[in-house]
Amino acid sequence: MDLHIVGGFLGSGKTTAIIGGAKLLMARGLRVGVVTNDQGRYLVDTAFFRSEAVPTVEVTGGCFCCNYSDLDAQLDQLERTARPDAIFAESVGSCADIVATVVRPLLTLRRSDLEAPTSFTVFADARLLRRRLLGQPMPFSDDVVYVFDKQIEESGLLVANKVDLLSDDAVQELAVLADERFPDKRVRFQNSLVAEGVGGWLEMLTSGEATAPGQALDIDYARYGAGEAALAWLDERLVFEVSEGTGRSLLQRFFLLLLSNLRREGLVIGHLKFLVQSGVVEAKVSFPALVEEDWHTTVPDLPGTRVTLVVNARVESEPSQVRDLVQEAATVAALEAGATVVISDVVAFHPGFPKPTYRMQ
Ligand SMILES: Nc1nc2c(ncn2[C@@H]2O[C@H](COP(=O)(O)OP(=O)(O)O)[C@@H](O)[C@H]2O)c(=O)[nH]1
Ligand SMILES: [Mg+2]
Repeated sequence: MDLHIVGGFLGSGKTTAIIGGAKLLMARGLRVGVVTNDQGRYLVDTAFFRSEAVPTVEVTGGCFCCNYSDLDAQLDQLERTARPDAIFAESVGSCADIVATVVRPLLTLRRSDLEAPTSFTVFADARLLRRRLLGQPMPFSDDVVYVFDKQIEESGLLVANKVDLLSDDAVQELAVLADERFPDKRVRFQNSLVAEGVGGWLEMLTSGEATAPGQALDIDYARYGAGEAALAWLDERLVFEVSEGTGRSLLQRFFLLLLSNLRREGLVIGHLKFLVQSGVVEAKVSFPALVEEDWHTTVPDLPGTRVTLVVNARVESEPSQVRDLVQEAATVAALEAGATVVISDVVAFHPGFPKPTYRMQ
């Protein structure tokens, strides 16, 4: 059995690539499982994988490294229940130092018939990576950028993802910069929205070209912890009662208001993820740090009179501020449409200081 560990910053495209990879493997008749991971408890990613019929277990309430025994137990459970030929484990996007705290402990301690991690990939949004390598200003504060940098530093295989959002010239320029800066890494330029992009990545994972570096990262936990603590997590559920046929426009208005509220307060998104449900319709709507302009099209038609949103918001901010801005946008959008909204299951917090169960050099 293969175990592919996938890390990289919030919104870089890990889930998208894993779904693509899982579908390709399943089309070949192989069984696939996924382990999701987050500091929160109601995970949009988990629901999304399950809606794509991929057996999924989760490690919640903290990163893999701080919940190593839970990761171990979830891997066991997945092996028992799904008998997968391959497992993808997606680590939470604010996590770094995965080689020392996850890969090496798995290599050393894992006792079942699970093989050692087959591969370790770090994803980065190609536009953010390009900005960073050109020395241009990043949207996040220095401590958050430190986490982004450390994730990249510890990669053996780095996927510069979303290259479809850069011009050909910009991709060429990024390739030259990456070659200069990371002569020892494999850097792959990928569009994970197309099968050939994900297919090429999968090829590297299964052919042994993406094994984890043998060496642990040199990392300052005080700065890493400060980077994580600068981010706010908000998980909650919104239920809108709407008139038939108005769900889609109400949600589009809600998203527009929320983005403008965040902009007004000068806040930077790590990743906003929403699981939208209405009747039989279920979809994920997602806003990474650099929001695409065509996001309106990702909101599906929503028949019915009850629209549920599971919110996973990760923003550089205070948790209560994100909570208030979501509430403001939801209330205004509902009021304008003559609808109502009920907010429940609210959890808002900063991630705790990273305290890995194991750290192996
Ligand atoms: N244009 C483009 N968008 C992508 C690509 N990969 C992922 N995305 C989008 O980026 C957003 C975040 O993706 P997701 O897989 O949830 O990121 P994660 O937080 O790293 O798991 C979603 O809106 C995806 O549709 C890509 O290669 N190109
Ligand atoms: Mg994800």
